[in-house]
Amino acid sequence: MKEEQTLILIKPDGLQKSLTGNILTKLSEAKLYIVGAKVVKVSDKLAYTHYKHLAKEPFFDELTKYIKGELHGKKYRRVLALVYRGEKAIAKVRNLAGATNPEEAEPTSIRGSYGRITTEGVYENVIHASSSTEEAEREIKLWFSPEEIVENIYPVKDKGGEKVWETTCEDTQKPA
Ligand code: IDP
Ligand code: MG
Repeated sequence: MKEEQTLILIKPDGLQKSLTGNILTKLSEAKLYIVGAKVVKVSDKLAYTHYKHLAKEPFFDELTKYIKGELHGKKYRRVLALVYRGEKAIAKVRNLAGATNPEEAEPTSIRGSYGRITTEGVYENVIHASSSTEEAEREIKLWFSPEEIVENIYPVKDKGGEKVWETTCEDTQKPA
């Protein structure tokens, strides 16, 4: 069966709650393998582009503050970004992550175990996981350069001696 890859982010609340080890242990149940990992300080542009499908939602401002780490103190103004690969990687990781709303997530899932809804109404659900092959491709290309991934997962091209993705998603600016 064809292998696929998925983007996982351990969000600032996951880092602040010291859950990195627990989350990686839970993810190891999927028996996938890791092809990329880095700590990222999330810029405005990266936050808006990552969540562009939610730009019209009333919680969008809080959501972008959340992923940038502005709700969890200076030491946690970052995320841990991971790319896992393997058969059915997307569904397996979504399953281990649990439902978006931590109150509705299966209690033993990552979000069910560790997530909460803040009084401002943000779903602090400790982890992001791509939800489709299209989304995974868009997100992995947004968060990682080809040099940062240890396998050839998408076609690349040469741009002035540098390897770049052959096709990329468009930039998104902060909505007006
Ligand atoms: P997903 O993370 O499960 O794929 P999305 O709908 O893509 O869910 O939403 C992205 C993130 O936005 C969620 O993980 C959560 O943190 C936040 N979010 C989504 N829906 C709501 C909502 O109705 N209220 C508050 N926060 C939400
Ligand atoms: Mg999503």
